[in-house]
Amino acid sequence: MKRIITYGTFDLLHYGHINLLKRAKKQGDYLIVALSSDEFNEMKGKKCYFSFEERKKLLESIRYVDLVIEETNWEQKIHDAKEYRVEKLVMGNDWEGKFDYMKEYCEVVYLPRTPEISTTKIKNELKLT
Ligand code: C2G
Repeated sequence: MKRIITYGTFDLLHYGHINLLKRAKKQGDYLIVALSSDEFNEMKGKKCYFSFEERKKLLESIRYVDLVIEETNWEQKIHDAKEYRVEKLVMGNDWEGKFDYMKEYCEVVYLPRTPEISTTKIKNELKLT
């Protein structure tokens, strides 16, 4: 069982997120999503529309997602890789290079982001309506 992990906030779930999750799952057999907690999002300077529980429910309904765990800090990735026997960390390439330290514990893959869509863009465009 090839276990993949990815991390994120996944607020206002959109097709860019789905594209990432679909491609991440294709890299193995079991996809774990470490979902940023509301408190960690504050640390990331992100104000979420949906709460952690609401974002978790949405992710758990996606066919590519096998398990959702909580992301509460920047430092947990090494622990997660060991605890969940992760073979590969997959992130969008806006994070290119940022998690290369994980190469000691698992493969690290950065996938091209889906262009033209982001939670911020959605929020800004809705403000204009
Ligand atoms: N993403 C993407 N294409 C988009 C938007 C997002 O591929 N148009 C990817 C991002 O690159 C990321 C994932 O979807 O891999 C989740 O994006 P966010 O919810 O914005 O997560 P982020 O704030 O990048 O959190 O410890 C890592 C952080 O928790 C990552």
